[in-house]
Amino acid sequence: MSKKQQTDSALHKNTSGGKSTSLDANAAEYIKQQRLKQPEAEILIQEIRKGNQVALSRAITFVESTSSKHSEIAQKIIEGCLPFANQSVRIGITGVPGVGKSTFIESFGKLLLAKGKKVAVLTVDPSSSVSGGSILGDKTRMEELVKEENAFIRPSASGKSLGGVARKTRESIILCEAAGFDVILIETVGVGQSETAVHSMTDFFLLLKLAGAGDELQGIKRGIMEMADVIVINKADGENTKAAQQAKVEFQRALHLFPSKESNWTPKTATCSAINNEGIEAIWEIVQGYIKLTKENGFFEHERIEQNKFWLHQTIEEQLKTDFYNHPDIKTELPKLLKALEKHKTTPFEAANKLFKLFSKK
Ligand SMILES: Nc1nc2c(ncn2[C@@H]2O[C@H](COP(=O)(O)OP(=O)(O)OP(=O)(O)O)[C@@H](O)[C@H]2O)c(=O)[nH]1
Ligand SMILES: [Mg+2]
Repeated sequence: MSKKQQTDSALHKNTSGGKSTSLDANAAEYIKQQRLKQPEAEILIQEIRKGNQVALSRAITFVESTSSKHSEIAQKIIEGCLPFANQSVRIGITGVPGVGKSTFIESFGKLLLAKGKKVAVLTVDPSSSVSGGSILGDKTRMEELVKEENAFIRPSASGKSLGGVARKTRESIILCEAAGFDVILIETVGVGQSETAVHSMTDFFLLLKLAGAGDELQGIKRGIMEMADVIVINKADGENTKAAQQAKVEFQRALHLFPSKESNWTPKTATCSAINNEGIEAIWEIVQGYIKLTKENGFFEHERIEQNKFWLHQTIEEQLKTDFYNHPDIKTELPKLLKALEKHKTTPFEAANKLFKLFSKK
């Protein structure tokens, strides 16, 4: 650097108190980072509010990032967006692989766009890896929706824990709502606990089924059927039409056996052909009927508050667990206690007690 430049910088410093070459390099870097950070969140909030999808995508990338620097920015963005959130209908869509979830969303989404809605599609799929998995497939299956200006499709965050993936999706809902999306569709694969997670972040739960998959009526998926606000038999076309109608009647009968819902809503059944765009409008009418009823009887608002409470507890539990297992004393003591357990020198409760004492010592 020339002498003249140095003088200029010094002068600049003296007059404005701004950046100077004489400042310690670390401090300068810190300031730069702060400056970069502040506007970044603010600019993104402004752009999201305008419905800018590039900004929305970028903000979701911050939400999904595991870096603590990014999380800080993400929290700022979420806080900034929160006052503009909540104005949407959140619909969870589930069903076994191949039932036609993506095809249904393409068809349903297009119908909503035709009605002047803005539609965001998010997914909760803890099994999806960074490399893609079902994500790429989904984007190609929703190839028309993806091109639409008023549609936004964002594949699942990747991550090992369902809790983590679900939290990110929940935060993305807030950002999508602030961007003006008024229907949020959340697809999840019919595996494990992901339906429960999606159920606890949506207003309406749609279960897609196929005719002839009768074994599911009796057993393992009972819990999911119980969560459903509508059961839709998809692929009601061609030779399958009659069987689909029959399945609809059977499901309707089965639904009567479940206890009535806190929402006062009687779960409905329907058939559709997602691929032929048949029966889709009737499903939107069912959703609207549900929204009307639950907004009138107060359940809609009540349930969103309950969901927020649930997620507060979930977040605390996740954080406590992470802190616990990352605690240096736990890291050294836990393996020793596990060994002691093998040799019957301690009990699970005694060992857990010891660990908790260590954890809460600090
Ligand atoms: N006949 C018929 N086929 C359909 C219908 N809907 C979807 N399909 C077909 O079923 C297959 C699976 O559809 P997807 O929409 O990919 O199903 P999905 O539930 O999203 O599947 P995963 O993402 O793998 O869980 C595709 O070959 C679709 O073309 C329908 O209404 N009728
Ligand atoms: Mg799919």
